[in-house]
Amino acid sequence: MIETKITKLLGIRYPVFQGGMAWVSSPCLVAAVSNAGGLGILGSGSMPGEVAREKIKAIKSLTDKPFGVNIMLMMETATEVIDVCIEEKVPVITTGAGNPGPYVKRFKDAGIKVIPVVSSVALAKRLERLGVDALIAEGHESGGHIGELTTMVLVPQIVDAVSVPVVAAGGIGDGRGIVAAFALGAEAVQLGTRFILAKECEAHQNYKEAVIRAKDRDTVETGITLGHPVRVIKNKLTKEYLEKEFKGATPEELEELGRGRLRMAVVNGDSETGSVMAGQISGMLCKEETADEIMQHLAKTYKETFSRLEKYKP
Ligand code: TUI
Repeated sequence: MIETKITKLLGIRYPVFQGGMAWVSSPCLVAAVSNAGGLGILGSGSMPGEVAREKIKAIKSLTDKPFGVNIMLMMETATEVIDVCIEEKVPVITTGAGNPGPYVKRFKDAGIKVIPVVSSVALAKRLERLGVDALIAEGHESGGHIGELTTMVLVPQIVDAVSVPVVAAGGIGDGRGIVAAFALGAEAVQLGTRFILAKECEAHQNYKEAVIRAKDRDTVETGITLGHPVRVIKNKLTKEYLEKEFKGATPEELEELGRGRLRMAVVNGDSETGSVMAGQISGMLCKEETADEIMQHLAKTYKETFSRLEKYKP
């Protein structure tokens, strides 16, 4: 057990969130992480509201611990999912890929803890004024839709700019990363990629193997010219996409090329022509483990890191 402002705020044992990954974080994974003492988060992605309701009910049947739902604000179904989360009184909402400002009051009135993902100081300050409970500062090392600044520079700038607790995300894979995030002022961490390799994660085996195979420089950013960069593992699709992107393909052509690709990779296991979203941390992940084993490994390497740092204490 590690106590921080975030563990006290949410009533969890470890200051570790499992990032809410569209298609990837299903009820089994969410419940396993929450049962292991962290905060499991459902990635609602493009789910219609009623599908999200079924998944929320499934999570509630598998755990009595706090859990979260991530709402991707750029999706058409976001408002339906928001209504369902309020009706189902989910304990925690995280938001991504947009400004959740218009919804914060409704969540707060329903007694839901709101923790948006931000990738800039300006949005962090705006959301603090609206009364969010905490913020997730997500760096460029992350998988999927990413901001510009790295975790190393984003986290301390957000910590200095707001007084709510900050959760660091992006590039964290073990206890060394957690200690580093705490050194930057974070009160918790969010890990996505590492939890793709949880045994309870139902992503296709080919997706998991692509993460295991990936080395340090095997992720790339696509969609930079569209203004919404997405980090994925290099494959046949990224080769074609980047060739088109930098030979002047129109935004419409690129949107069309990317459509449905995440589902192809996660559900169908098409790791060559699907979009294998994963963070730069993929290079240091090499095996599948249960969510509980991951949490125990994080706790063990966190402790070891502190012991190693003892000799540098001033
Ligand atoms: O949302 C993510 N990561 C994601 S979403 C996703 S699913 C997807 N599917 C198909 C194509 C593309 C993505 C995969 N990964 N992370 C949270 C995040 N949010 N990162 C950055 C932001 C963000 C960006 C802009 C948050 C707020 C924001 O605000 C803009 C504004 O309105 O000021």
